[in-house]
Amino acid sequence: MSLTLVSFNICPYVLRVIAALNHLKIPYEIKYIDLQNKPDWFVKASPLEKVPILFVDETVLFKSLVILDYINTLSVQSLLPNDNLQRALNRARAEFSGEIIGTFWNVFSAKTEDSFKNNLADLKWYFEKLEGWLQQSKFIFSNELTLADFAYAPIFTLLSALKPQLKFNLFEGFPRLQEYNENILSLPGVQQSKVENYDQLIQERFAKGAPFFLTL
Ligand SMILES: N[C@@H](CCC(=O)N[C@@H](CS)C(=O)NCC(=O)O)C(=O)O
Repeated sequence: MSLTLVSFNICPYVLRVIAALNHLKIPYEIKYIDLQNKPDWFVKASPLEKVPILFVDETVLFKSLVILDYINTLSVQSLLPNDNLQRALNRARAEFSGEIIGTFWNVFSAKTEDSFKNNLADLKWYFEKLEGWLQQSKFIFSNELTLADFAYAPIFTLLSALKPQLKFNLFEGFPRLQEYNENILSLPGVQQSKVENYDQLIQERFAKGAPFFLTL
């Protein structure tokens, strides 16, 4: 069976999948596309015309969290709890990260100061929730690393790329989240999930708008 992941170099949803594939040591190929100029084969293959998609031989899987669930089944070392309810809860926490990724992106792409401040307030609201969960356990779901943690990993990868430019500490007041950020970034699979010039690409991407986060 062959696995080919279709990616865009800075897409956070793709990074989730690459980090989990790396962590589980599952062999795969990767194909990068330009989302500004989507190739025909991609438009035909991807139902939402979004990355990531994963070709499993001829079959196309889409939606990063569904892809994570599938690749977890390919490993003997499952990253999900056995109990059905706990597994559903794990998925719920993974889904929660999608809202944070969206808000995170909005903070750093804000075109007005008001929108920047409103999105930042939303982000802190999410951080409060995470801080609460992380007071109960080392990782986002339990004291062991689970699949849900890979859903969160791109938030920290993205933030670490922007860190040299940030004039404030986003984790101030969130000590458990700061610790979690360090634990996730120390995972080799997460470190190897980004393309070589990822930090530079991210810095360029967010320097284009009105980067309020540089001036605070
Ligand atoms: N919920 C989707 C989100 C995927 C997504 O938004 N991908 C973006 C890139 S980061 C995309 O392909 N956008 C292309 C477009 O909207 O045309 C997932 O988890 O896979």
